[in-house]
Amino acid sequence: MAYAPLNPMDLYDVRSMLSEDEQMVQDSVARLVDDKIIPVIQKHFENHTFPRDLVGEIAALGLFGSSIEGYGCAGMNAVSYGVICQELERGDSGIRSFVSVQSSLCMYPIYTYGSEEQKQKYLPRMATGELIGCFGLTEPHGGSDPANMKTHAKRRGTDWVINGSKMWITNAPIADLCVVWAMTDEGVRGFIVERGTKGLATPEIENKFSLRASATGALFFEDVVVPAENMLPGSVCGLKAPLSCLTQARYGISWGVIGAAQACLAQLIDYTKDRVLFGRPLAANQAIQIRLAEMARKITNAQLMSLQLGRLKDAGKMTPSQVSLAKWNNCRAAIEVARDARDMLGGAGISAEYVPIRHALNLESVITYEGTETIHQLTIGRELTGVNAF
Ligand code: TGC
Ligand code: FAD
Repeated sequence: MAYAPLNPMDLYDVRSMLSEDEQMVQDSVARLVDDKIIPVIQKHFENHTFPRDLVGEIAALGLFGSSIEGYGCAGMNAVSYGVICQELERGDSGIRSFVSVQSSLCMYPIYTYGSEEQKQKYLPRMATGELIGCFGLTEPHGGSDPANMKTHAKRRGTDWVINGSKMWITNAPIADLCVVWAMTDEGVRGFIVERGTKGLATPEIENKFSLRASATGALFFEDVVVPAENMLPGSVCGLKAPLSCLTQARYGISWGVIGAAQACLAQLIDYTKDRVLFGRPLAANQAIQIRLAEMARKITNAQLMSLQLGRLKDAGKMTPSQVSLAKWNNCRAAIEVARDARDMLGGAGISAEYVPIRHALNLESVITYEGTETIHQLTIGRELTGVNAF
């Protein structure tokens, strides 16, 4: 019996395990990526600019706050959010980052910990992309240990006064509002700080070699007065609230990086078939085929892990440790694929004509943010042993 050829990007036909709705979401985002993002992204990466004119197109597909029910959001399931991230990151990690931050790190905390007034005020306008958000947790003295937070909010009458700084904040330079975490006398709490509030500065971090199509900045708070109604009332004193947002974003990243790896492998397969060295196509060498097979193995593992994670999430059973395992495994897999693809392109691998160098550079950020690889390894170690080694 002859078997139909497999899709090199999906050797286990993971797509067939998606529902019809999930496949439709994947197809519509894939079209956006192919038609609108891929043609312009390299220029934005080179120029270190965020493609702001894409925001409306992303919003039109319902990709902001896609998992939220109501408030103008699409109310899709977790697996759909996953395929959205995968397709966007096939284009560029910076675009997936933009959507992750808007959805998982800004709309999610407002939806989960915000008052009804806050939800009504911000979520519908964030869903349309009219308002852009950022999430300020990391501080300059050490992002892995957010419990050691120096930024503080003190009560003054019914207001809060925030002082401190945040570092490495995606979207900070372009955000209309910041979801900021600050230490209070009762513990860490979340606040919504709007652009234009006196004492808030959001300078861009220039000269990045990674995520150059994403706007990254710092947040400085100098006696920033925030009215009581801008405190997230459900963010009950502690790190649980911000860490729960990270769980949402890390879940999406586990899917997203698969797209970056697929983009590298797809281009590499074509290249190794076309390039002739020592009288035969590069693809005819065993060493090359083994390296391509390794890439397909890593991608397939990552796909299966994220899909199962998504099904657990949709069933309400996903745990933070499971997310750590997928974030660690899939980022490691993707960065290895991108670096190896860069190498197999030879000198062309450093050219902007090919995608692996851009994905590899981006993935240096992705493997670091949302918990470094070490943080996720130690989370699994703690899960296995019950011993906290942080
Ligand atoms: P601990 O203080 O013991 O725990 C506090 C409470 O939080 C609970 N918890 C979680 N809940 C939900 N999701 C998680 N991932 C959670 N992790 C912990 C925990 O159960 C506890 O609850 P309770 O009821 O007992 O109070 O904190 P920990 O020891 O668990 O955490 C330590 C550690 C190192 C894992 C944590 O601090 C950590 O994750 N550090 C890394 C920080 C990080 O990832 N920062 C990311 C900043 S945002 C970002 O990078 C955005 S990039 C976006 C983009 O562009 O895409
Ligand atoms: P550190 O915490 O100083 O870590 C330095 C090194 O020490 C790492 O290798 C780490 O793994 C290791 N390490 C730490 N603890 C241990 C330990 N116990 N044992 C062994 N090794 C350890 N943050 C936000 O809040 N919002 C954002 O939107 C955001 N966007 C980002 C965008 C980009 C492009 C980047 C690069 C970062 C972003 N971050 C954001 C910050 C990111 O979350 C942090 O960079 C990350 O959490 C690591 O913190 P750090 O950079 O301070 O490194």
